[in-house]
Amino acid sequence: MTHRTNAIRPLLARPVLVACAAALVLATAGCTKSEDDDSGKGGAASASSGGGQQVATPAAGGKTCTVGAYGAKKLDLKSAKVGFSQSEKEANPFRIAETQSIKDEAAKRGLTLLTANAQSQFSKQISDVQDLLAKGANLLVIAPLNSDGWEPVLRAAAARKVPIVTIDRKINATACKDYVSFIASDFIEQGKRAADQMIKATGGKGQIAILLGAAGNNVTTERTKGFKDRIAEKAPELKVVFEQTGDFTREKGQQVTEQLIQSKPGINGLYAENDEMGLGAVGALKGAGKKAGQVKIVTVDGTRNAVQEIKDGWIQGVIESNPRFGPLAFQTLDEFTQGKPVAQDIIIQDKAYDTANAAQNIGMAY
Ligand code: GZL
Repeated sequence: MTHRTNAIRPLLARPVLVACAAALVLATAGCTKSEDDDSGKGGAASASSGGGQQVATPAAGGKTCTVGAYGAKKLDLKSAKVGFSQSEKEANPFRIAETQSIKDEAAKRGLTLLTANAQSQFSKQISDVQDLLAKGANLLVIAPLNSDGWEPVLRAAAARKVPIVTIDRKINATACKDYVSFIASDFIEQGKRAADQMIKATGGKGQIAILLGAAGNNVTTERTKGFKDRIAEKAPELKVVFEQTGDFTREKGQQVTEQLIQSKPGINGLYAENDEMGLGAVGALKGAGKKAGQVKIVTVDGTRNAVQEIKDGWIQGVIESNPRFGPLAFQTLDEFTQGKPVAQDIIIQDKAYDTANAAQNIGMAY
């Protein structure tokens, strides 16, 4: 469960954009050029700006963290070396937009950024982070693939007093001890909003399928829980008769939907826990000779390809999962390295697309 916290700090309450916590570690690495470990290219991170307004929701009652509480020291952000560990291969627009947002903000602030991409392999993400530490990263920003299995990294980072900031998915560890900050969407809320769109599209009746996300992370668990709870609460005549993972990929989403169409021909709705699987489902339906809209599809992410399918009638609704963490993350670092208390969690705001606004708002999709 992603916790809503009060991001209001004594000195820095902000009405709209509230940045929360990240913490730096105080190693003594010098300032070097940005290196992109994964692509082998050197040179500065991209200077282009990512899209989307960074709006965060401070939540009541949240806890804060300080460099002192964490066991770190103040730091001039400009002299830091920031390591970013991306989890999945950048074939998925969500990951492309997420990485670009981090790179753009680092470039905008003239910071040194090291990046690595685990290509959707958890063991590689662990070794990627070890490499970033070995290269002297003062701060680690991690987009985790899985929620568990981070102990080796937590130990290695703690040994160097390198705090960890997680974005997007949560790791099962202790805030302001194992990591300082967690910045993400409210995934339960995403599931509820998807259910509302599914109820509207189906009239609250019929048989629906769920293409589950990859196993082992809070996003899949929470998007499923939010959706099912809402359906049970608002549309008891809408029955979930099929659920299977599509691993958050388009290929698997298409394969599973092809099986689904054979085994459950009476399906009138499909909830895909990310756009890539939803687009795979569209491919399967087209291949089976179905008509646009015959099966009502609702997905989560907010990619341009999915919003285009709303315009084309194949998808009825897309709930955004905002990947643009860069401005929030680095603004937080800036405040934190000055020694200010920051919140341990932040919820980033998500938009939503449907048949009424897709044509007008597709430019905001990523
Ligand atoms: C959500 C993120 C998910 C995206 C998928 O924040 O973890 O992982 O919804 C991606 O597209 O695979």
